[in-house]
Amino acid sequence: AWKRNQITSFTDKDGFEKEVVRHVETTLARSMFNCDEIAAYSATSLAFRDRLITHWNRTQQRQTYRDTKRVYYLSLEFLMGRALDNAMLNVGLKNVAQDGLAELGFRIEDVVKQEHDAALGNGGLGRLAACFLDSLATLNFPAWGYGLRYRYGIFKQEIIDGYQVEVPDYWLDFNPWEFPRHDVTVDIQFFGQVNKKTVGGKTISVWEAGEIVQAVAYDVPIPGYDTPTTNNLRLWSSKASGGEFDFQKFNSGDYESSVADQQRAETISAVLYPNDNLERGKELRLKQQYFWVAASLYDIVRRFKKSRRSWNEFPDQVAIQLNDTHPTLAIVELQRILVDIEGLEWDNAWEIVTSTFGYTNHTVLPEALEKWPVGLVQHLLPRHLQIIYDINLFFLQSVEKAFPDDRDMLRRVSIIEESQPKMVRMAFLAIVGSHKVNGVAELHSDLIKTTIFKDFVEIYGPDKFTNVTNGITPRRWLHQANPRLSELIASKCGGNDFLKDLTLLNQLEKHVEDKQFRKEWAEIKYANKVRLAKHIKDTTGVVVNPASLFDVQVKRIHEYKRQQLNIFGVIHRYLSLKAMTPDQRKKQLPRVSIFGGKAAPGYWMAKQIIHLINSVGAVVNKDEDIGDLLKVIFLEDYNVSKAEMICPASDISEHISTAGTEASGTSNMKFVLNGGLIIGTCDGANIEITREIGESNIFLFGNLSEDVEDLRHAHTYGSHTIDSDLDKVFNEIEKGTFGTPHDFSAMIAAVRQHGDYYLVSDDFHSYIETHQLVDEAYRNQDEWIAKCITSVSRMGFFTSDRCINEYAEEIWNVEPLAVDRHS
Ligand code: 26Q
Repeated sequence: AWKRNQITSFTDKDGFEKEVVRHVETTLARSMFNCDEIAAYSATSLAFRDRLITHWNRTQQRQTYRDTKRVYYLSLEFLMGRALDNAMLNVGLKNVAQDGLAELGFRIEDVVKQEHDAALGNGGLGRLAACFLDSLATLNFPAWGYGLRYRYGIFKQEIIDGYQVEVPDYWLDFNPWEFPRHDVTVDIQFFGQVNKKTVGGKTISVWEAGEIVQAVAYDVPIPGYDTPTTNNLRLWSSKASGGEFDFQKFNSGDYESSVADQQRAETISAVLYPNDNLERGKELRLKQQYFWVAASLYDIVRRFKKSRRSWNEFPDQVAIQLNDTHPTLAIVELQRILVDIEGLEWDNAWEIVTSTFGYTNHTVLPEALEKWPVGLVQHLLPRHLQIIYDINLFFLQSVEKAFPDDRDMLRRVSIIEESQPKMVRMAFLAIVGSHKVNGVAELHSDLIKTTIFKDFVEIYGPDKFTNVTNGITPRRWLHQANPRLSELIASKCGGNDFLKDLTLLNQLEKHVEDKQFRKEWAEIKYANKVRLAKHIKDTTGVVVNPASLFDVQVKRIHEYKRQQLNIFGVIHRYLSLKAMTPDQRKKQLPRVSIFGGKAAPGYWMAKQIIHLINSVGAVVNKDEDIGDLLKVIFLEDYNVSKAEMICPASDISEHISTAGTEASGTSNMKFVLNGGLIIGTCDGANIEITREIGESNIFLFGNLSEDVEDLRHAHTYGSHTIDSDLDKVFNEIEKGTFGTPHDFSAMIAAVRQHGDYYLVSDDFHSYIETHQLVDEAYRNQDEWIAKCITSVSRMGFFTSDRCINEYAEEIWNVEPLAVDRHS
């Protein structure tokens, strides 16, 4: 037996410092005399990484040895943000690092800021996957994430002359958090043709490759909070296979085209598609999906085979969750492996497949539902298309049996849409190939059952469809983002246990009346606003008063999320202020409207919205009549680490999507958990937040989702009169108050002429009125703080730990692995 590695398991300041110095002087080959903040960041990360590796190895060994059922979370996006702060807090040694770094001459906040966000996602769906990994590790579930190692994450946003400009996000210069596994590779094939062969009297399909690309694994350790469990996130990177196949070309003297092949192979994992809630049928996107799915399944199957169990035990050992339809090909690929390669009978294989998969839907927007042209699938994955057709055939046969007189039902539920060109409906394939389908908030889960998947509820019965309301990790979104509030809460809730059992927040409620507590609470909020004000000054040059009401809307820019409603409301406020006498103005409450978020590069209307926000800011912020009463800020390049600064600094945040369009929303949870109130529509998780915290602690407005259809119908076929206050706002824009009116004519026309699909006019009056209620409520600071404290105390439900436990119980049927802290 060998001795366990001791040096990397520092537990105190001196041990930590030794490790930092060692890494600066050896790993980084620098001297402590020219150690800058970047080197301090690198060395600190390497020191913590070493610590994680020990736990990581032990976790993996324990999971292999016990060989219990594992969860695999397949997601094309993991929006992780920064890793160092999270690792320090989860391991419980941030104080040690803080003291050690101070002794070496560094402030830990500055060191942490050196890290580039890992931004391998667009928005909510990607961040949800990251919160889930944190919870899975914290709850000691044997779980792996599988994703793609994009060379370029979501683009960096710059605002130039009020317009969004996209800059590539090259983030892999130095990333201490990933481990290349050059020995873990999988050859992935594309194109080619399918041949039938007879082997031992059995006819089998053999897929001959047209192209082979190699997948190389990169592993990222995922530490749980206050537990040694350290799980694995495996990201695949693409590379030319360099195998026999490509050698032939090379040897035959075709050097140029063999280099071109190499380039093409690396293109697969080069870039994250920057669309959020919009699908576009690009061949490269389909290649990404298959590449990642096939590599992941090969890996999962390889691990399963090590235990030499029978195939029928596969679903007892493996649960695979599909994060939206992006990994749906995994269903087809597993069926292919079982039938073509392992030689199982179709029905037996299909039983295994459907017992293994669960599918999470994140949208009802028709433009976001994935469909792929049959011709494209045929070309890229010829065998998979055959299997899809067979899956569809057997499925439709069973539907026909159950609904013999309903021809139209077959057309409606067919996995193949009989359009020109024909399309593969990925959501339908995901439903047919999974044992559970879930939505991400109650309203959303009800909506999918009554609208887009209605027929499938009839076919399979209601039990196949379930709800798992989203959650967020309180470690990152409270403890890490808002350390002072976390500490204050801990002092009232009996220590840090609430971070692992968020329902313990309910102990706060008995302190609501405590004046001293309220005062400390308010001071922390104010300090967080001062910090954001400084960021605003540094990045935009605009000085905002931290005593103003901070009104925040940060999320991807999308018409359904209605940033246009917000900015029209801001213009309305500006016009009202302008119309007042100086004496009247003195009585008004100062407000800062803060926006942030990226528009998909091809989403023209979203970019117009950004431009209008910036144009309004340019006018309002320099208007001397207005001064502090109104400032309009657009924060550049909203991302996870900025969210960690913004959420704690908000007084009120906006979650104002057209009812029935936002599946859940998760930033609503982050803002309330950080002691801010929200203004919102009856949509997504807002509804459940209201149920938990109470109607008096939230500002709800607008039409309900059940009214949306009729309103839209009325816009198109009845008379559509625009709200008179909104009309004044439009007139002001058209007068040129905020720059060339033509720039904004499409936004106005969408409401006035094109049916106002997102019901901006219908909700405008109620929105304005509700903002007046917000102002009034904010004037009574004492009451306001009480509302905030009460809300936080009732937010326990929205932890992603609760969410993961529900998945584990209802969908995955997996148990945590008990850990021994001393092994
Ligand atoms: C699909 C095909 C081709 C290219 C891109 C895409 C694509 C990419 C990203 C489609 C959708 C997304 C992201 C969707 C998303 O973030 N949805 C959000 O998921 C959150 C977590 O469940 C919810 O809280 C939000 O309501 C939902 O909008």
